[in-house]
Amino acid sequence: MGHTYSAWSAEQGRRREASVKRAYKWYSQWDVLLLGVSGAGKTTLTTQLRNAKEGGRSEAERAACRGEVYEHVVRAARLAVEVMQSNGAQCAEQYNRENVEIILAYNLDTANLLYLPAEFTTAVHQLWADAAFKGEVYEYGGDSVLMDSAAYFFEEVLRIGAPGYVPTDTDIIRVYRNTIGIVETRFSKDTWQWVHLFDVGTWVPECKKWIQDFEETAIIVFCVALSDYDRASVDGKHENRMLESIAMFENVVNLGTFANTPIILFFNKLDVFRAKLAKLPLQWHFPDYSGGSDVDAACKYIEGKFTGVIRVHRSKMLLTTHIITATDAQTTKLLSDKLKRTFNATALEMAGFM
Ligand SMILES: Nc1nc2c(ncn2[C@@H]2O[C@H](COP(=O)(O)OP(=O)(O)OP(=O)(O)O)[C@@H](O)[C@H]2O)c(=O)[nH]1
Ligand SMILES: [Mg+2]
Repeated sequence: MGHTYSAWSAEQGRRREASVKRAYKWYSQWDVLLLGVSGAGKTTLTTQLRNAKEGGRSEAERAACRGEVYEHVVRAARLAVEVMQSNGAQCAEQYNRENVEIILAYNLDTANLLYLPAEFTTAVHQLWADAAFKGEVYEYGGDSVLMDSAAYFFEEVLRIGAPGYVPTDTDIIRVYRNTIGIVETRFSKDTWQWVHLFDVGTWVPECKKWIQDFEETAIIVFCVALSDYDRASVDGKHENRMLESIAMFENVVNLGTFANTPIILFFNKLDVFRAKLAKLPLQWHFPDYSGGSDVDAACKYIEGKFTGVIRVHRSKMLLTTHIITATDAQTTKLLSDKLKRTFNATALEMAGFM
């Protein structure tokens, strides 16, 4: 009996110490940890929130991103053409066959980043109207994060190529740059001053080392790209990136460290998922799925795959799930409201009201 009592007491002491540490940290800093596999949308959510709370970049800052946008457009156009060719697809119109050659022959002139040549932008614009080309982008471009923004950039290519072009905040959000390491974002206004957002880029396999620095994390936002079901995994250990994402979630959610941390699970890239589900069946990659091309059924199935790996006790309040398109502006409001509500609920809980 005595042994049981002292073991229980030590455990209780450990918990009390953890909750005092957490409460102390709570009054000075609210850490939000953004996790997910590469390309899931963590930086997109961070940038959207930063733009909404702090205002977007200045004109000079946006102008400095022009080269990155050009590079993205040129790489995406070349990749789409190469994919089309390797699949043996042909454009219907003769002029589009010539446009293919123009795109393949064009190399970005990094010494002159003031505009894209009209010959190149017109070639992309005309090709984008060709069903064969469009089909390739949506059907076979799936294995590249670069291609998630391809439709947006091809749609906008004439504006982007024009002399005097300055990227908009939306253009910049659409460009993909792989985040290396952990990037912290702070805010300057109102209660958001206490929020420190940590965008965890390239996954560090020995997460046990750095994760200790985040023991008092207020909220975890875990991002999943719904469209990852047919994409190659980054670590090369899983059959596809969705399985890699499930494995990462399983690892994080069952870590004792975060047993009492609210988790917001975002199923992102609904727009890409919608466009590809009918053409690339989910059951090719997940044979036990039987809902066909019904987007709701497919989302429910994927959600079940994630919630099914939770082993530690986690009440409904601590895990919420949402299906989103991070590039849509209204998603920022959802994220912002969700963070605020979770902070408030946790504050009430810590004050003993819940
Ligand atoms: N179409 C579409 N594209 C999206 C969406 N969310 C993100 N993207 C694009 O997907 C690409 C990758 O998004 P990021 O936010 O950079 O992904 P990440 O999780 O930060 O990736 P890493 O830094 O590699 O870990 C970018 O080009 C985004 O613009 C979405 O909902 N729809
Ligand atoms: Mg990133």
